[in-house]
Order: sequence, then C-alpha cells, then structure tokens
Amino acid sequence: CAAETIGNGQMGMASPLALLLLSSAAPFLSAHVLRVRPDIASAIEEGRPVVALESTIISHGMPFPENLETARAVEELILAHGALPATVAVLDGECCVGLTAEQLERFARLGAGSVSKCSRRDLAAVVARGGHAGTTVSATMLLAHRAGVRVFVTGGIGGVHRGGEASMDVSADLVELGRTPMTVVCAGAKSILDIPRTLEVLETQGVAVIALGADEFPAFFTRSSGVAAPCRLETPLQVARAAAASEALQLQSALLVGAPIPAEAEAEAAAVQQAIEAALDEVAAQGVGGREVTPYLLRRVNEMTAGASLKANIALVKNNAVVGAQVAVHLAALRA
Ligand code: PSU
Ligand code: MN
Repeated sequence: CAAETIGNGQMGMASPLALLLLSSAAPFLSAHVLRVRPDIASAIEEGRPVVALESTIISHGMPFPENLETARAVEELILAHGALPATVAVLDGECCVGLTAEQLERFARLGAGSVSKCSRRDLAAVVARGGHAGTTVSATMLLAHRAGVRVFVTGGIGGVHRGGEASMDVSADLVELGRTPMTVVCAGAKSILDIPRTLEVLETQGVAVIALGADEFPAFFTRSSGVAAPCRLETPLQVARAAAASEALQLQSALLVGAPIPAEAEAEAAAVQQAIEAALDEVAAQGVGGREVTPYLLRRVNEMTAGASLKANIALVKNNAVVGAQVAVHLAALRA
C-alpha cells in the first residue's frame, strides 16, 4: 500500500504555523489540537500539490471493509496523479490532517458506534472529550484550510434537505463553502436533497459552482439533475485557473466543482430514485432527525438497491480523486 511509505506512525512536530496549541488557560489539555502529518506539512510549505479527503464517508458513508478499501484506493489514485493525499479525521481528540496507513485502518475499523459525525459545530467538543470523529465536508474544509491545503475531494456535499424551507435542515457544508477558500471536488448533491434550493443557498453564500464538462450540476448517482449549473468549465486546468483567480481576488469562499459520475458507473437511475423516495418516507415516518438524516438515507438507499449505489459511490469518489489531483497539480504549477 503506497500510503505506508508516507507515515511510520510517528507524528512528529509539524511546522509551527500548521500547529495550534491549546492555550495555557486549559493546562489539563496539553495535546495538540491540529496535527498535520509532517510530510504533508512539508509539501504545503514547499507549494507541492496536496489533496484533502473527508472521513465521514469512511465512518458513516460506507461499511467495512469497503470503506477502508476505497479510502486506500483513493489515496493511491491521488499519489499516482502527482499529489499527496491527506485524509482528515479526529482521532483521540486530535484533528489530524493526513492519517498514517495505521491510523487509516484503525479509523475504518472503529465503526459508526465509536466514531461521531463531526461538522464545524462539533469539532471543539470532540477534541475536549478526546473522541474519534469522521469529519464532514464542513469540518474537513475548515481543518484542511487551517493546515494550508487548497484542494479537497469528497463524494457528495450536504445541502438543503427536502422540506428544508420549513425544517431549516440546511447542511453546514453550504455555509462553510461560503466562508472557507478552497477548491472542493464532488459529484454533486444527492437527490435526497432539494437541489434547486441547495444551489440558491450556494449563490447566496457566494460560492462559485462549476460543472465540469457538463451543463447541469450533477446529482451524485446520476450525471444529470435537471438543474443548470451556474458555470461550466471543461478541464482541471481551467478549474485550477479559476481557483488561482479566486485566491488572487481573495474571495474567501470556495470553488465547488461538480464532476459527473462516469457514464459507465451511473447507477440505474430509476432504481436509485425509487429507493430515495422510499427512504425519505421512512425518515418522516420514524422521525429521524438532525445529523442522523444523511447517514440514515445513505444506508437505506444502499440496502434497498442491493449494493448498486455503493458500487456507484466508490466509482464516483475515485473519479473525483483523479480530478482533484489534476487540479492540485495545475494549481501548484500556476503558483510556482
Ligand atoms: N452526501 C453523500 N455522502 C456523504 C455525505 C453526504 O452523498 O458521505 C456526508 C458528507 O460528509 C457531508 C455530510 O459533508 O454527509 C453532510 O451531512 P449533513 O447533511 O448532516 O450536513
Ligand atoms: Mn442537517
């Protein structure tokens, strides 16, 4: 496994810039809050391409062992395309940017029972109790940006849930995208969400939403969502140029790239769509709420489509990893 070459389990001191120490006001907590794996800290310092990866998909988005296999495969793909992968997660109360191979395996085996799902709001508390957490898009962006990472790859982003105009269930991902400058590559937003309202909130937040080689913002399992993307770019190089412009203008908001799932991996759209409708009915009937909603829907859709959605999920994450690595490589070259 290529990841073994980049970490030996020793988490040495990262650069002082990338390391936040808890203040002496809390002397009983002396551990580091933000741990950047040393080789990643060096790459960032030297302007080499680094790609951050989220970990809620590992802890809550996929079952073991597919979660570990996918996480490793994604890291290897990024390496093979010339960038350094940095999986972000909270382990023993430390916010890690870059897990070692050993940490990645340990994290993937822990399971959702002992790992919480952590968005921006949950970070401080999970550090305080020394817990483990999978970081969502919002928490991953925040931590990766603090470490100096400029490109981040995920599967799908959170969004405005259906009925969100009444429940106000709007993912923290959308607000984070509006406040944290970074290029985020995803396969769009699942149709468990209200995609038009999701794009409205992104516009309000000032997020540059780009469909890669497509006119529509993709819908995760399907290339098409029926909703036009505000902007279309054709290549990772063009995306890198947009990212460089965004940085030059100090926009302080994200560039969200929707890369459609590869056509050959597009799940049988009708079957997935049916499962989504059924799972949404269950959420309503069983009163599932808050942070449980997304993991519940993902798990049920996967169960109902007999693994077809998991297969599609793995394929699209890998595709996003290649796109993200290419963007990171071009972006590093543009700055050099
Ligand atoms: N959508 C997916 N797969 C995922 C998630 C969303 O297709 O794994 C995860 C991501 O970590 C995302 C989070 O940031 O769920 C959003 O959760 P919520 O809707 O509770 O904000
Ligand atoms: Mn929510």
